[in-house]
Amino acid sequence: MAVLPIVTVPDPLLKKISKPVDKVDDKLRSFMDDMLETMYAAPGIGLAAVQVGKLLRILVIDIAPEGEDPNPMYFINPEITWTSEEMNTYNEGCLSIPEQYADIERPAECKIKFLDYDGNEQHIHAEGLLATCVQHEMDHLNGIVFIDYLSKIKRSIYVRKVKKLVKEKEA
Ligand code: GNR
Ligand code: NI
Repeated sequence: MAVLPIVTVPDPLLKKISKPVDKVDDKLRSFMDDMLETMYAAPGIGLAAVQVGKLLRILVIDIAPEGEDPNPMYFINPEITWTSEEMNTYNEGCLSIPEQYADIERPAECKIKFLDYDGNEQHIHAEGLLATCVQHEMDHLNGIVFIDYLSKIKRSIYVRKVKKLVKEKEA
């Protein structure tokens, strides 16, 4: 297992559409293990493959509260098949936009179809933080980050702050 470097804004990779996975094999599982380790190390509650530089439609999520047993979830080629009319606002963060947060409104519940760690098709009904997190991660697969929902001016402020932060960490 390995902790991989995380891509941050304004890296153009984060704007790209990720490609479907065609085979769930041991090589892919090993990469997903690295994604999970990277997410835990960050720490974060979700990670899309593009955030570690691979344009593949893969997400890992663990929303288990701190101090409780881990509950890693793997989503390969996920598709949102239904979203609720009811909306929910959550103060979102993103490992690709470190230390910045904004209130983002999304459907409160959604249904997701995906392949699991073993390549078997699964369907789940997500609500609460899981629904928010899945939708945030799905956006990454389509080249979208949460600051894209903000005004151009706010977005540019966030990007400037992240650039400064990354520069300070390099020094
Ligand atoms: O760690 C993360 N926390 C979070 C909080 C609210 C809504 C979404 C998220 S996902 C984020 C990790 C990340 O950047 N995933 O892409
Ligand atoms: Ni993110």
